[in-house]
Amino acid sequence: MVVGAEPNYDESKVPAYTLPDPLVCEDGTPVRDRRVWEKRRRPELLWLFEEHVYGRAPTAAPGMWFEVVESDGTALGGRAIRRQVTIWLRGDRVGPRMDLLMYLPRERGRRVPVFLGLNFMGNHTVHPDPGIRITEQWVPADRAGTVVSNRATAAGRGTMASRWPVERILARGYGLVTAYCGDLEPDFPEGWKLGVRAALSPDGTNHVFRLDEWGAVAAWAWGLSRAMDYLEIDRGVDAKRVVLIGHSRLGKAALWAGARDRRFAVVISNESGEGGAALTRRRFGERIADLNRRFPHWFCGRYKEYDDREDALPVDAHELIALMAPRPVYIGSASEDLWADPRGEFLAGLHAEPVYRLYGRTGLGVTEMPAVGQWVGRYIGYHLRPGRHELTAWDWERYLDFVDRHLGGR
Ligand code: GTR
Repeated sequence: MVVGAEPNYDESKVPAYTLPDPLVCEDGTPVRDRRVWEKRRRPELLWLFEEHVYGRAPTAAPGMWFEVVESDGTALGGRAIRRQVTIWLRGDRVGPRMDLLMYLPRERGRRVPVFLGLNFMGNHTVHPDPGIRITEQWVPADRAGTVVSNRATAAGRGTMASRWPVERILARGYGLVTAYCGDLEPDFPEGWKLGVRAALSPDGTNHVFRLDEWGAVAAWAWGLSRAMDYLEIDRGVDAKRVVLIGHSRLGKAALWAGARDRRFAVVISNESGEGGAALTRRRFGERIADLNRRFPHWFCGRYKEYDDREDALPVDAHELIALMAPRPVYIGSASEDLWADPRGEFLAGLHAEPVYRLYGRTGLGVTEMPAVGQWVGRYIGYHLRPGRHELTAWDWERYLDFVDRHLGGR
């Protein structure tokens, strides 16, 4: 592929390809049962994804300090508990921090299941609620002009609310927990200097990159696990029922977090595309070379060796999905979001199915991709929403129903 070449959107031009087999170890040993999968193949796949795609992140924080900055039982007109919790990620109170925004339904004496997802522009963009604290981190400029010199302002309140139907989530009996991805790493090539990668590295901003160095996606995923560390001690949350959700680049992060950290009960990828749920070997829409060119900071150094060499990558997206097994996972696509390759996302779910079968579980339960506006799936959910690249109320309804089926809802 010539760098910057036109993406392929023609199904007839998808080349023939052979996917790596999730049920064959690198030394050729077949995986016939859960034991071999869990003891050998699963760790091996995690290692391959670290080494070649996302890079190697620390397993834990060097120290953590949870500061409950606010807990208000009368938020949203008395319907919700709003909590804002700062997680100091180095144990001191000067180092990197992640600010959690939580809304929990007001239900006495019951721990609630929650959705956990990172947001793109700051917690205050998720809902117009004036009580939400505004991030002081670097934020990207927005079209509405609410960001001044990469600083968020109050004008940004609620600007991303369509992606976060808070009232609807609460009405269905779930809480919502979110944090700004830029608390972990602001999303630009030099952003690592302002995030956890520099702060947790012994040589700080003089850092020398290794080929398996964690990228921004891994830093975001790591932060999701730190949020989980806090949720395990929050008295309002049922930590056994935490559902990860992420849209697009943050869907890639949700998948990687869910693969690494089995405390997450359900994982939802909304249009995560290349480097997420889409099979890379199809070379449909966005490709590895596009990611590496436009977002050189997202993946590890070695990932750059796979520009236009998709077949050489030792893993593919179906194996990322398989790493969720036996937990429920949902892949949402949108019909006009060809850049993210909806069919490639469906096929990743389909080819993850053999691993679910080791646990006696049905994945998608179908072999044909559903029509636009339809959804399928048992332990692997999939839908093709009509429309563009977005996270919408329609997507949320599918996710809420799927999670109800698996986690029992109220
Ligand atoms: C695009 C990128 C995609 C996806 C998307 C997003 O520009 O090519 O991989 O991550 O951004 O995050 O909205």
